[in-house]
Amino acid sequence: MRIESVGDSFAHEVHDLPLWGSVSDSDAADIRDAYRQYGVLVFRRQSLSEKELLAFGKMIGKPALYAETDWQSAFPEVIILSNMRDQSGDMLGGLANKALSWHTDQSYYAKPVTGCFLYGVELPEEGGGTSWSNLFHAYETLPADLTKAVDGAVGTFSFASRVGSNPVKDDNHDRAKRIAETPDIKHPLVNIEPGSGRKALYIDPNTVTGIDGLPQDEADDLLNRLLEHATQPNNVYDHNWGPGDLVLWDNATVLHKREGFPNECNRLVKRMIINLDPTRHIIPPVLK
Ligand SMILES: O=C(O)CCC(=O)C(=O)O
Repeated sequence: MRIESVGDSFAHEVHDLPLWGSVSDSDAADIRDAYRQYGVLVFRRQSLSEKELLAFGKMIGKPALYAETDWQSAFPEVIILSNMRDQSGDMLGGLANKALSWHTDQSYYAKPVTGCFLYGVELPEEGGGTSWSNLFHAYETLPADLTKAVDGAVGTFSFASRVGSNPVKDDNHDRAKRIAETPDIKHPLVNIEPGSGRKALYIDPNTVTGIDGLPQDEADDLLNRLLEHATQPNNVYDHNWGPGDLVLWDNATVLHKREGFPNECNRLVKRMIINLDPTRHIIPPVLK
């Protein structure tokens, strides 16, 4: 097994490790270390059943269930994201073919599940790429005035705002129920990794609606400047999907976005969320 950076980006690729075979304890430990270190890990052209995907997930952390039970696949921990329909015309999974702007998953929860796997099965010829930006590097390279402004800042994270900013057509998801179950909460805008003391920005456009103690226009301006800084091209990894690609990311330390794609093209990816070890990974704390 070799772990090398992908091009010049922060993302790293694990080479020469068939995940359908048995993964040794020492390889699994190296993968967990690299995942924590880099935030995005890529495995190309794997050939995995859901059972194998789930078994690998259990080597990385504790797979969790999604709120979106209507997107579940054969194993409840695995969900499907797709624009494809079954023979009755029902969507096979969630999110259809739409573009998704920069975001991070679950930030609107008091206890976000931060690990995420995406496994490509059927990919469009055009569009549908996914990109990630590194929030450790973003924090470390902030200009001094932004560091001063964001250190100690507390953001309001709102699921209702996120959903409102991104209305979904062709989606079988019960959003009204989810909004009612998910009140606004607060997290720090900078988190500290346990064990290393590394700091990462924690921002989520369309979900962070305000910053404690700042007038709305100043909060909006600060959030826009942080996003612009974090998503500069030299801090972004763009993944061109091939069938069998598996990408792992840590939602506490990277942002991600997805390109849209033509609805005539099929795309089907499988997704899992993983509880990561809280003694080694940032789990964004909830604040009063
Ligand atoms: O489908 C993708 O590539 C990414 C989906 C995504 O952004 C998400 O599930 O949060």
